[in-house]
Amino acid sequence: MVKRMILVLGDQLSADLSALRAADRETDLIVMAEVSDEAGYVPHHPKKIALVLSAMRHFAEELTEDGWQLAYTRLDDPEASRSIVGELMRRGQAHGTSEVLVTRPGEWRLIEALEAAPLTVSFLPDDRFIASQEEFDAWAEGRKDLRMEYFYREMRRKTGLMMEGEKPAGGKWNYDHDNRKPARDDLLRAEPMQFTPDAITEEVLDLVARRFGNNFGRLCPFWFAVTRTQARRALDHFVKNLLAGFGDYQDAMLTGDRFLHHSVLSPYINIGLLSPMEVCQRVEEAWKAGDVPINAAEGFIRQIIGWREYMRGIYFREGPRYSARNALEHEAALPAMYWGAETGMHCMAQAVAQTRDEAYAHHIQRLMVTGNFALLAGVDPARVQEWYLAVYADAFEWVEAPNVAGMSQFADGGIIASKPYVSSGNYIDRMSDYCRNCSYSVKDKTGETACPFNLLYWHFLWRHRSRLERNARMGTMYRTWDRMDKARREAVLAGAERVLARLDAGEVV
Ligand code: FAD
Ligand code: DLZ
Ligand code: SF4
Repeated sequence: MVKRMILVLGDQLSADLSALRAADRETDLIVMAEVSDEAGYVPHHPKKIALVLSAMRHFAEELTEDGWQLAYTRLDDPEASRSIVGELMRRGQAHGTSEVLVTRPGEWRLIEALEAAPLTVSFLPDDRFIASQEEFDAWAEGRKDLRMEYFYREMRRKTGLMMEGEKPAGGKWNYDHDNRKPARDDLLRAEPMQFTPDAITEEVLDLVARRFGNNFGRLCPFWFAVTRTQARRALDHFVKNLLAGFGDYQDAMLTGDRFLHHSVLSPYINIGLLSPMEVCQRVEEAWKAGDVPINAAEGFIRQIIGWREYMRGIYFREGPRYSARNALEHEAALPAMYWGAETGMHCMAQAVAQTRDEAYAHHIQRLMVTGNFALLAGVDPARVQEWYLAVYADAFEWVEAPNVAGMSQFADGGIIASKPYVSSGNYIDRMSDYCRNCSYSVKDKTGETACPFNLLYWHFLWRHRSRLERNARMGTMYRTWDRMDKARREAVLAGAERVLARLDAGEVV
């Protein structure tokens, strides 16, 4: 007799999930379902779909071996309904129960669907995070400025990571100052660990090729880890071979070098194969052993216990309509170059091509290339979010929306970022080798060959002047603009208008 269903979602693949801890092997039935609504709410990258489905199938196998009763629905099962709720209804009817226990999903969309379902659904907190939502809300309450840095210090104290008593190891909380080096071409640099697909993954790859072969993105070669054991190996490999350079080169970009010193662990952490704390402990251990410098270990740990936790706290604190915000009232369509159409902009072409090939781009490519360009071009943030949610293997709304709407597009009006993350081509030129191979010139500030970032940067500041000029961090830019001679300002604005008109007409930029 089944008393209750335990729903385990595709990004909840952790043996210590709160819903599993609360479940009873004798009387509860685990429900896992591959459904077309989850695969189709945005046109996910085929590699992302394959990662989630293969990891789900492997996890289901582990649960069954561990003695759980499990109902697993495959995407091509003719009996399957389209949605998670539909599958719970179908399984519930077959087993005579309408009771469901679930760890709170990472998207308001799914939480709302479960709340509205004709089922009795109980939610448990997702305690795979370091801060509970209550802790985050208590930290945020009454603060005018939700600076991540202060939240991060709380998390250092809470976890004890890289702490010497009450003090941060080495005497500083943050070593970012040392972390801004452009990368050197290094043919000997290791790559993230790659895995050969097993029979389960091969079956999933066939399915994904048949059903989602037309989505943007290359399915093969598929090399992601799909089990916890593999993900642990990928973590170890990163710590031993790449972490030491993580700090120095975390903002760097290089033509053809897709991963540099980045870990590519976010897909595994986000679907539950690795816990954030175990990843940070492994990194701390390497630093304690003297294998990696302090700026690498601190920088990496900050990304996880700082940024990752903070983003999640903001997403749930701000409520279900957070991702619909559009503070700058941007309305343009997403340019076709985001889906692989031709562009003369080498930085954009590089970021998009590796996104297509790997379902991955690192933070600075996402923020300062594709994000920066969408913001400067005035693209509707809803369209920008759809793109990010679709194309990255690590994209789930709780982390994608605050990064895209908040940090990158300033669509939340400044909750996360104290000013819009916009820059001219200079930043990209300083941190990469992209500009050397571009059909535009980063040195040109006006004229046909001027880098589009240079033109659009000033146009952005000019068109949002009434909103942004009082921002203390933007004042110097407006003073620089005002000091430019009039003819130059007019040439910049005319050049930017030409770029925007071309984008609007769907022409190549
Ligand atoms: P590394 O550079 O090796 O960093 C280590 C870890 O730190 C990551 O694995 C990740 O868990 C964490 N991390 C770093 N930065 C962030 C951050 N800003 N927010 C949350 N976690 C962070 N990250 C996602 O996990 N999913 C997303 O959908 C996502 N969308 C983004 C969209 C934009 C516009 C931007 C600017 C950033 C986005 N990020 C997202 C954050 C960051 O880019 C990715 O976490 C990172 O690139 C993942 O690659 P990695 O594992 O190699 O990270
Ligand atoms: C991303 C994804 C995909 C592609 N497919 C499924 C699926 O078939 N079944 C499932 O349970 N989960 C899937 N997921 C992950 C969910 O979309 C994710 O759990 C929610 O977005 C909540 O974060
Ligand atoms: Fe990108 Fe401009 Fe540099 Fe070209 S010149 S790579 S468009 S920043």
